Amino acid sequence: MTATTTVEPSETPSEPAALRAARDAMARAVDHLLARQDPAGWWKGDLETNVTMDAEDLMLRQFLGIRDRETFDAAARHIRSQQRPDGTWATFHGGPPELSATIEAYVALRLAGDEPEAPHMAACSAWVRGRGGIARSRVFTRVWLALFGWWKWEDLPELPPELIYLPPWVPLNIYDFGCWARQTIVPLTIVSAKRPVRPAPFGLDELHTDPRRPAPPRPCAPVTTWEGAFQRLDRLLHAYRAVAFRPLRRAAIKTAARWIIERQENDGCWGGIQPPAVYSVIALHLLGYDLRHPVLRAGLESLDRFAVWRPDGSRMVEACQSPVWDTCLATIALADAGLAPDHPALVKAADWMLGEEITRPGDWAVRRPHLPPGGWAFEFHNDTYPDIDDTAEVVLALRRVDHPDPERVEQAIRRGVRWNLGMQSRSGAWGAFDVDNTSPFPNRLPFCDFGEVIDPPSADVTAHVVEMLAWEGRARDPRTRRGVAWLLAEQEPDGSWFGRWGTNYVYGTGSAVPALVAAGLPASHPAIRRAVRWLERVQNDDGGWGEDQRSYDDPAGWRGRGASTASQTAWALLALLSAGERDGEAAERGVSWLAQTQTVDGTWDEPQFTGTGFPWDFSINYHLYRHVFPVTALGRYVHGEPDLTRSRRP
Ligand code: R03
Repeated sequence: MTATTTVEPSETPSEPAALRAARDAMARAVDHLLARQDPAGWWKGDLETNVTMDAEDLMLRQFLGIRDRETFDAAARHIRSQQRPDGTWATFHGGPPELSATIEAYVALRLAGDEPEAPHMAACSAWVRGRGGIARSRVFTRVWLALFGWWKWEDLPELPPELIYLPPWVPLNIYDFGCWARQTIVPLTIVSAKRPVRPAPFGLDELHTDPRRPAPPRPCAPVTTWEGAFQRLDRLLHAYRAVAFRPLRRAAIKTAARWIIERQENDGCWGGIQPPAVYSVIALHLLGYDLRHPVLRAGLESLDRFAVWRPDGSRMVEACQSPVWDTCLATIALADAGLAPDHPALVKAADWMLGEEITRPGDWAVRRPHLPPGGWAFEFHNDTYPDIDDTAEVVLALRRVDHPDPERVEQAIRRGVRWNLGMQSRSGAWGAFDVDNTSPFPNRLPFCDFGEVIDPPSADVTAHVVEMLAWEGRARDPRTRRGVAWLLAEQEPDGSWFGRWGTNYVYGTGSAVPALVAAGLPASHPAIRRAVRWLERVQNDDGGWGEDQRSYDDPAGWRGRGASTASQTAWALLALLSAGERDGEAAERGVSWLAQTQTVDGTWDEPQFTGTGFPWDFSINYHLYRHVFPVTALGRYVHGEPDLTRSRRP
């Protein structure tokens, strides 16, 4: 026995091998995590998505006339590094070629100076033509192309700015959209009303199957179907554009602009995420805001902060940044690993989280006007859009720390719990950002052909809230019990739960089981047993768990299947451990997989994308997931389940 660590030395020589391996791996991983904390108290891993972020960043700079060699070269280097031998790009590690991402990447490389005849470009354009060309790409891609005259605005779905006037009780009003879609659509109504074209220095004929007919007419669905009805609504809106009452339109644009400016965050960003930020900058610029105007300057600077410059001279753009989420998960992990609750790293993290509490109402208040604020967002700055998931996990994290000002912690937790309780949807479950955001209409709009546009309750968020409420001593509260009942009803016949914000059934199950047990379900409950059996059944031969993004596209073929990853193995372990399976074979093999695959510097490699922005359409590789979840799982294996009643006030 040689291993000694900063956490605790390995104990008796008779300790079982798996436990010893877990303890040693955990100690190395704790050191690694502690070394990565920012002096201000937070953690933040890169949020890796796909090359549309980099391509759109270059297109934005081209459109605004703020090109610079260094940025274009570095971004192009990153985009080229992600291209596969067949000339295409995917939207996640190992994924199939994706048409819209491939088109955007091609255009960005053209803007950076790559010639269409270069082998990597010719391979790409040939593949695009074979897939139907630009005409088959998503609406957002064609909006970008329209800005440069590569696509006709008339051939895009209409998005009238008068939308801003629909009151919150009329279908398709902006508050019926998920907050990310709402923040994106409002600036896009201005852009599509203005229909700007700033011609690019080259054409894109090579990306059309038939350049003489770039936009072949699409088949029209029967009027009696939803699709047909919304197609006709879109035609009506196109016709309306020609006759729109000019003063009304001008006023609507002005109202939309005010709506946007009111929502700019202190750091200059909008919603902390890329799409609203880029379209808000473009929209305000089209309305005459100079790039040096404080609003636009701050907006552009905030986008610059999304860029990660790599040592190899490449530059990757994040879709969004995850410091609050990473920090609460890291805090929980370190506490599970046995760090003292008053350890300076944990106190510092708690301090930082306390400072991130959002104390003013946001868009959520449209549906809950009387609910007092008190929650957390995912990002550094996103006060208009705190989310229920982050709030639940921050409360769970704060409970793990002995902070020198317990009264302050108590008050923050009290507000967070009250806010989450107030944000419960009618069904008894919780969505991520809003209450009852379940309208069937937004998804039907021809404009909305990418990602999710509503924010209905999900099992993963609901589980996190239930777990938090249970630990807050509210397991018997009727609201918690409705959440539990909803979760039980959502369980799939095979025993798993769908993962909305993490991939996929392993994430849903790894969230639901610990929550249900915390809420008082005995480990012998049939729902828990079914979940355990499912996890045992999908465990890989190597002892780990993995689930590919394809599980969203083809659940029958891919549910619970894929190469083992550290984060997904940890999620499965969290469920098994909470279900009383610590001494079972499945848990032991999972723990051994984690111990064996740990890298020399105490972390794990995880090229696979195990985070979900939108099922199938937008996947995320959260670079800290590979680390924080294994630390939690190993910690709970070594020390047992956390006792959160410890710090709670009676
Ligand atoms: C993990 C749990 C915490 N969770 C928050 C997760 C945030 C995930 C990142 C959000 O980033 C976005 C990227 C986006 N793209 N496109 C859109 C978008 C939204 C968020 C988008 C899609 C359709 C429309 C508008 C915007 Br309409 C790349 C709760």
